[in-house]
Amino acid sequence: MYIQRKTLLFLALPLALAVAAAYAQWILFGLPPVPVLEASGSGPSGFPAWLRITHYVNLLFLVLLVRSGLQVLMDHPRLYWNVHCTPGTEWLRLTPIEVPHDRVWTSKDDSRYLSPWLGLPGFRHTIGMARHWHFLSVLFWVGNGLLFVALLFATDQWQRLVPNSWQIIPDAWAVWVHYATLHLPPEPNGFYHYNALQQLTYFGVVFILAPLAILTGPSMSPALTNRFRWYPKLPGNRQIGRSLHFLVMSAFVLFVIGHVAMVAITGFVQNMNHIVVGTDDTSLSGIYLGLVGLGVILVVNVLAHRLAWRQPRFVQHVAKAIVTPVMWLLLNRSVPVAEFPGEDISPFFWANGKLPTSEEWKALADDDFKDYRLKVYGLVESPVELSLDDLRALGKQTQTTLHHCIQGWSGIAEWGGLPLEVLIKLVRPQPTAQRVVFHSFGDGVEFSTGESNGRYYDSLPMANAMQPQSLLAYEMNGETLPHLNGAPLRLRVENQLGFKMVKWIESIEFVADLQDVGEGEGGYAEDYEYFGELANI
Ligand SMILES: Nc1nc2c(c(=O)[nH]1)N[C@H]1C(S)=C(S)[C@@H](COP(=O)(O)O)O[C@H]1N2
Ligand SMILES: [Mo]
Repeated sequence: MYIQRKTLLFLALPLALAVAAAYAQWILFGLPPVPVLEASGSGPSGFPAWLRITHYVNLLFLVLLVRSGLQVLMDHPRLYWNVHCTPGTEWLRLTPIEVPHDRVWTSKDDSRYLSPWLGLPGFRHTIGMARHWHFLSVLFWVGNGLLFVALLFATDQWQRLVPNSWQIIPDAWAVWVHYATLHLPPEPNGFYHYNALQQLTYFGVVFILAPLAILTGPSMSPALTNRFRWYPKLPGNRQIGRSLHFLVMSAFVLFVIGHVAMVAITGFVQNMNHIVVGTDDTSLSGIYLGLVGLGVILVVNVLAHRLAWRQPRFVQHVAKAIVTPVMWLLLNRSVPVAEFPGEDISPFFWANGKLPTSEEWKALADDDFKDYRLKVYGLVESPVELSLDDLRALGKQTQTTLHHCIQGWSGIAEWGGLPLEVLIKLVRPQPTAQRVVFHSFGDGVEFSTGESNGRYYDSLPMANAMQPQSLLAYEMNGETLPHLNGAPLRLRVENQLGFKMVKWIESIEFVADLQDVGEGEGGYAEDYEYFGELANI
């Protein structure tokens, strides 16, 4: 693991300073007094069932989110502050590998193994499954969180979390001086009151950390960022959003560790009774039921892991039934329009996929694709075969756009080519044609074995194919499309993730139904890596 010294300083310095200041105060002035609130008749007392349940459900989904999120991270184990993801500019690198310059090093080559104890589902390049668990979990986590906050304010429980005076700041500092110098201040009974630092921390977790997690997640969405260019500018850029998403996760993990430690230190039996069974006594029921709850979380995680490996298709279909409609509603209707100025073009652009090995493609490439004919067929009124010159004559559009790979890297490039819409109007799809399928000359490669299940392909619903930034590109950054990036022709569809953008296109087919192609999931990555078919985020 590598972490930039600058960043480490930036992250660790405030904490180190706070600890140093606490020690200085203790040594020079002694421990400050901590006001202790006694149990009183006013304000909320105890924890109602809805609060105890949402608190537990929150933990359940938080664990799933963190574990699946780590798995996603390890598919591109590098974090950057710049949007280009140039190797060598990471602030955090969770792989020992420095990207080689003398050979092609694809982003899939770069993904790392993660132990299933940490990651969900674990092992290497399981991002398809990890995303299903992440997105399924996030819907329930956010739903549960909204319910929690609504009930907080519908009852008097909000008074526990929301400070009512600025006095909380010096009071919280006084508590901090105790903790940081390894002293325990007198604690209020949490059944009635929290101490000032505790209240401030809980407030921060619920009203700052959780919203930040929710806001930084979508800053990684191609559909959102290529529709609203200002959105990733809020954090700075798309990779800063990704880095913050990671830092917010780290903060959640640190909070959970500190929180559990304090629960244990400040009266474990009673504290567990408070939040698990809602009583303020010293029976062991809170601990027993709490252990059962943790056991359930463990079982859910084991099941999620097993399902991911034994029934991946089932998980994929569940996600399709639940996540895809939400994505369709919230993100897919956004028309991608964002463009970047020429000076923003990335100096380095990660690659994915292996160059075609077919003799046909090699022969065409040897001759600069002079004999290349794009075959457009299927449910259309007028099928065509077009040379590169024919495609150029049909019209050209250039766009400088931000590419998002499912693995996490991004890059800006200028693409030149024929808008798909023009081609679609030319061939006139029949009313039954619902999807456009792009067949590649290149083989899809089974990542772990290097073997192939056949040619790479992917497909788009007609609506996405008709978007203004859906392009059949034959140029990249003002030059003929390089072999590695998909020559002679590759797809750009800027409201989707990179895996939808088929390179080395051999032919385009219009079909009525996904069932008619491959394994029927919509593309090679969907068929064999269990990716979701709609890739707006
Ligand atoms: N034929 C083919 N097309 C493909 C792939 C592939 O493996 N084979 N990989 C996809 C993925 S995952 C990405 S991110 C982009 C990468 O495009 P680039 O290599 O030009 O950066 O191509 C997409 N198109
Ligand atoms: Mo990708």
